[in-house]
Parts: sequence; structure tokens; C-alpha cells
Amino acid sequence: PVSPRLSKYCGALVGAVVGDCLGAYFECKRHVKVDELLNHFAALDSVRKEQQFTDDTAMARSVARSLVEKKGLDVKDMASRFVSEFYKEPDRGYGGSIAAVFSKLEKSGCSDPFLPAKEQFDGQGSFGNGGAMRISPTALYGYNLSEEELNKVSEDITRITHTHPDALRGAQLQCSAVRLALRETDTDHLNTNNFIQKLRTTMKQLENPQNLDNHPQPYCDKLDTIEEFLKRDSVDCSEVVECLGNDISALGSVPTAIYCFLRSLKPVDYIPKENPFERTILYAISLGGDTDTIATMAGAMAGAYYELDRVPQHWQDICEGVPDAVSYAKQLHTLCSDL
Ligand code: 8NA
Ligand code: MG
Ligand code: MG
Ligand code: MG
Repeated sequence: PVSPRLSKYCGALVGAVVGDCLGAYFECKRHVKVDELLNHFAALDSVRKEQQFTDDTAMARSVARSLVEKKGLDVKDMASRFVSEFYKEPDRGYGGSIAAVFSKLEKSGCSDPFLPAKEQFDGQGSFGNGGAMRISPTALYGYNLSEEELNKVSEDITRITHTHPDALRGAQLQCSAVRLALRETDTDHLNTNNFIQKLRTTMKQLENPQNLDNHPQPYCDKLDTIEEFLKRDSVDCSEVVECLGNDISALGSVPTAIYCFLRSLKPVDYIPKENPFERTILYAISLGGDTDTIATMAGAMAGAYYELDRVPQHWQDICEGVPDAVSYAKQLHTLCSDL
């Protein structure tokens, strides 16, 4: 018998992999037609061909492997794994500007693993979601860490490629949400207000630690929007996209992924799926835009919450990298029990 905690660990990493592999087909479609989405998924039932993962999973695997093998965060080791994976398989659909970071890391032998990312976009750093898309294994590793320690680990892993505050805060938010989903034991009744309130407390501390008036706190604002949307019976796709986003920025995708997870706890009228894990993935993809990344982030939360056995077996069979995800989940579970 597998402990519920281990099954939640496996669910998180497998959920992330299937979200990436299945979302990738629709990536960059500005609008996904519901009919097309449902037909695609119906046809998938008889597909045997492997559905390949993209940069999201390629990088998440390096995060997991490095944490396991180094028994904690070793930034140089993680940076060199990102680099060698990139040069082994550069066509996994990486973000447009990230090759410059990998090239500088490679030339310098990762001597200062944080420097190349700082130089991106004239020193502004990337605000892309490439930090958040890969952070989920950190929530498994950091299950028992204090909130402060967890935020520090998420930030350092993200800083290897992204230094813009939006990218850092986005990865921290994603990691916190996955950890909350892992820690949730009542899989039938998630209190969404509590869930959002805990995330708001975390983000408030990160965005506005001195509690200043009129201080920008964009992630807290998005959490308010999510809460407001959840009070309504339904919200049009177009309004979700307009207010929360579906693009490659962290701010325009991490809150969206959280909303997808929380909205899909209940039936969604145009997604006729009983299984709430499946519903989460299809709903995330239905929003269009950066579908692999929003589905991988929502998939990590949903898999963590519902556990591995809610991830359809056929999806597990056809998505590339599922057995490895199970193996990393087990190793992170063992590691974190020893910490
Ligand atoms: P990134 O750091 O290259 O950022 C992605 C893009 O965001 C950049 O290429 C810029 O266009 C833009 N950007 C980021 N920061 C700034 C800034 N400070 N000023 C102006 N523009 C900026 O790569 P990443 O790792 O963050 O990207 C992750 C995404 O790329 C994921 O969705 C992943 O799946 C992949 N991807 C996305 C698409 C898509 O359009 N949906 C397509 C292929 C690959
Ligand atoms: Mg991708
Ligand atoms: Mg993407
Ligand atoms: Mg179970």
C-alpha cells in the first residue's frame, strides 16, 4: 500500500508532466475552440503515440534530479543540469530569450550561476514564466521547510534564469500553491477561501513586507480577482483571459493556473468531465495561449490534491517522462522524510 502522502507526491509530478505533454498540442493557439478540444481529447483515447514533453518538464526534471542527488539546493549543479539538457535537446520549445542565458552559463562554466540571468533585457531580467513552470518539485522537497526557507529556495532556483520580481514572485506563488495542495488531506472539500487566504498572506509578505499604503502588489491583486471569480457560478473564458492572462509572463499565467485548479473543483459547464483532474487540465487548455505551461502548473496542483490515481491511466501511458516523474517523486519523498 502506498501512503497518501507519497501518492500526492507522485500526483504532483505526474500531473505536471501530463499537463505539459497534453497542453503542448494547443500551445500558442490564441483561442481554443471547445469542440476542437473535446474532439482532440476523445481521439487521444485511441492514440498510442508518445506525447512529448517540452521545456517545462525538461527543466523540472533537472530541478528534481539536482535536489535529489545533492540532497538539497546546489545552485551550480542545477544550473549546469539546465545547460546540458538544453544543449542535448534544444528543440523542446524553450522561451525565446533563454538561450542567451544558457550560452553564457556554458562559456563561464557556471562560475557565477546568477550573473547571466541578471543581464537579460538590459538588466531588467526576464519576467517570463520559465521559473514558475519548473518549480513544482521544490514543493515536494520543501514540504517540511518553514515558509521563509521555502521562498528562499524557490527564489534561488528561479534566479538561475529569471531575475525580474514578477518571475521570482510567480515561482514562489506556484511553489506555495503546490505545497498547500500536497498538505491538504481532505480531498473532498477544499476550502477555497482558506486556500486563497494562505496564498495572500504569503504573497503580501513577499510583495509588501512593510505593509505600505499604495505599494504595488500585483499578485495579491490577482488573488483578489480569483476570489471574486470563484464567487460567481461561471465566468466567461474571455474575462478570465482578460483579467488573469494566458501568456508567457509569470504574472499572466501563474494566477490563471491557480484559478484553473480551484474553478475545476466543481463541474465546469462546457467541460463534460466527471474526473476533476481531467477537468482541470481541459479547462486550463481551453483558455488558450500558453497552454502547456498553464496546464503543467495547474496539473501539479491538481495532481498533488487528488493524488496519482485520479490521473487517467491512459494519459500516464502515453505521456513521455511519466515513469521518471514517479521515480523523482519517490526519491523526493524519501529525502524530505530524512530532512
Ligand atoms: P524567456 O526568459 O525567454 O521569456 C519568454 C519571453 O517573454 C521572452 O522571449 C520575451 O519575449 C518576453 N520577456 C520576458 N521578460 C521580458 C522583459 N523583461 N522585457 C520584455 N520582454 C520580456 O523564457 P521563459 O523560460 O520565461 O519562457 C517560458 C515559456 O516559453 C513557456 O511557455 C515555455 O513553454 C516556452 N514557450 C512558450 C511559447 C508560447 O508562446 N506560448 C512558445 C514556445 C515556448
Ligand atoms: Mg513548454
Ligand atoms: Mg509554454
Ligand atoms: Mg487514492
